[in-house]
Amino acid sequence: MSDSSEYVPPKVWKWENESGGKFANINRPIAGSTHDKELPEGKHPLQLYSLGTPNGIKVTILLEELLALGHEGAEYDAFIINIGEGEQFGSGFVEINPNSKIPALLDKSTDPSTRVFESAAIMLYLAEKFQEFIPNEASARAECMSWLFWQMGSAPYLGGGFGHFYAYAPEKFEYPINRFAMEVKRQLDVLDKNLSSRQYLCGDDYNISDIAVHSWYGSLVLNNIYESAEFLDVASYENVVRWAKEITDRPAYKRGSRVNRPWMSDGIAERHDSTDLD
Ligand SMILES: N[C@@H](CCC(=O)N[C@@H](CS)C(=O)NCC(=O)O)C(=O)O
Repeated sequence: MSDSSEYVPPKVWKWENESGGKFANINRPIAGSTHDKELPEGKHPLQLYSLGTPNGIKVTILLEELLALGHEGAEYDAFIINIGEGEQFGSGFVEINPNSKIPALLDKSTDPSTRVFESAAIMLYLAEKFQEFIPNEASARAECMSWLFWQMGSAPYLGGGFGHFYAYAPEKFEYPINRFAMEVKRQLDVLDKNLSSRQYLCGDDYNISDIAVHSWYGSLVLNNIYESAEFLDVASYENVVRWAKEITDRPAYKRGSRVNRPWMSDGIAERHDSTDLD
């Protein structure tokens, strides 16, 4: 890679060199499958193909919350998709997510089966299917959608921007780290101000927007991603820390956040039965 002070972009970008850094081996500028591979299927109505990243655990936490409320239809098989090995480019996975990113869900209880990709779409699909963790009243629902889509729009600045340049890039570049640290701190302040007068993001009730936002920003302030708690002074966002800890204490959070996480001491690679987490 050339020094940033010398780099002059060519007229037409070409895919020539690996950019370096973590995950460089899986980045490619084309879509579609790279190899034939059918997806395994388990016995439950819902088949989840995922990995325990912040985007992945949103879904397993919601499923465990639904099961905790007694919704048997939320029983699921969670298969692991190892994105570091390029399994997201297998033909079976690409059929249910043409965007080749985890998480992806197949609902076999419908005829034909329903595929859903994009974590917020999956959460919304499940919340509507079971009529839980989503308000019915129009303005409360709009508030929930606003925070849910706030997360989807904001987290790429945290993960793809700040996290990439602070934790994964092959060298520390001051310009992008400053640019994205500034934006992430602004986002934390947005959350902190909102949570100064509310227990949860939308008020008194915990809903899918809390699960989605917590998986990124809760993890950030609890220093579970990027080891940047000191650098970003996350302790100063006291309301976010209070909210994050409260959610982390929920039994369903504790269960769901262990799924598809073989690298954690109490994590499990796959989940096919509720006893897998007992
Ligand atoms: N907007 C997507 C983002 C999903 C995403 O970026 N997933 C990452 C893991 S957290 C992934 O599968 N990366 C594999 C790749 O980029 O090839 C969502 O929320 O579902």
